[in-house]
Amino acid sequence: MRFETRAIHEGQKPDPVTGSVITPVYQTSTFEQDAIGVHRGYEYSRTGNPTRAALEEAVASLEGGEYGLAFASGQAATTAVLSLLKTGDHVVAGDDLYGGTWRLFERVFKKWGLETSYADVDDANAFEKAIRPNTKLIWVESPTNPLLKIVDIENLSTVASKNQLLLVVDNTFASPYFQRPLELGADIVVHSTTKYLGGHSDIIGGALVTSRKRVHEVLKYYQNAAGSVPGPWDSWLVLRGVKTLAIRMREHEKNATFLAEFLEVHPKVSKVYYPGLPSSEYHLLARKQMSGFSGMISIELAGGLPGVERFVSRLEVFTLAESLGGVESLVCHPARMTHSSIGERERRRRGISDNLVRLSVGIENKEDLREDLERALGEV
Ligand code: P1T
Repeated sequence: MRFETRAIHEGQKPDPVTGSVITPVYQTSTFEQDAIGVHRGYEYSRTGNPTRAALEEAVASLEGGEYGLAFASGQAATTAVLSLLKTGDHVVAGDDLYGGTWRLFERVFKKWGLETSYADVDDANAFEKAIRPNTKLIWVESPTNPLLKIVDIENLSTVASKNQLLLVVDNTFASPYFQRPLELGADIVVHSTTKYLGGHSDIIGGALVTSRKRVHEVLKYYQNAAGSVPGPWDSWLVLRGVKTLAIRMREHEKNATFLAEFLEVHPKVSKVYYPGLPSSEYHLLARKQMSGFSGMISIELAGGLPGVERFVSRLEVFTLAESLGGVESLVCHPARMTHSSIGERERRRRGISDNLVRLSVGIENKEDLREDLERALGEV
């Protein structure tokens, strides 16, 4: 079956007990056992819950993977991946990534003896050069947060397999509708389901998908042992979001393309980062490994920080907030919001300037969005 059909039906057969067409919210912490150690597939909701299981199956199917696991947040999913490693291991991560992921590597796992170095995602050889004898894993986002760089996943998978490393791709910005990293050779896909998969900015969640049985077993063991699972109600909300993923992503992309073209020629905008623009240095690679360019745009404004402050304060349809991927448009200032945990010097080195503004383009009417940006840019 094709993507749109699987999004609605995979893992979501009518409830076998009542015939309920929609997977019920199994709001229970525990399950009756018929005799000691004899149960009907579920025993305790940290270990497994039917609503969460439906979500896990659906997300795995959309990513083209064998196994899915849902977590309480994207960060919890990331932590689960890092639980595959041990003290003294080394990770090579792409140098443009969510500030919270950087914070996890640097402020949490470093003190447990996990080393991370950062490779320039624009340099095809940088990852290979960064590999050490103790390297176990390569971690990238594509498109990256916040500069929307595209990383050649197929290329990296060759580097990873040659060196017997796991390649982990955070696919949050693309969603499986536009990109399926496992098909390009990645070993594990990470999602913040808070974003496009949930799609309505009403939950925090995460997911992992892999086709590697042994890796899945270790991750599943960790999921139960550590317990960072989403509740049934949040799982259900993501599951409902997933059903409309395809049509939402098409609209996000349509609106983003329209706005990127408008912004590209606006005199108050000095740079537009959007891989869908033919002028983007990432356009050809994006065309090769993605089937669309998603709904995230970053821009640099001509007016410096005061200009940025005036811009965000004048917007009426775009809401100033962290996060992305919901139906409503959001605007964010990475330097002081999502990426503030990365120190100023390191931020500058990575190209995250104080002029940088990130837009999560929603699915409102595109003319209302353009007028909103035009009005606010007039104040920069
Ligand atoms: O917020 P959480 O569900 O824990 O997901 C973390 C996360 C993981 N990966 C990527 C690529 C992300 O962008 C995020 C969260 N990002 C934001 C909140 C943001 O505004 O960028």
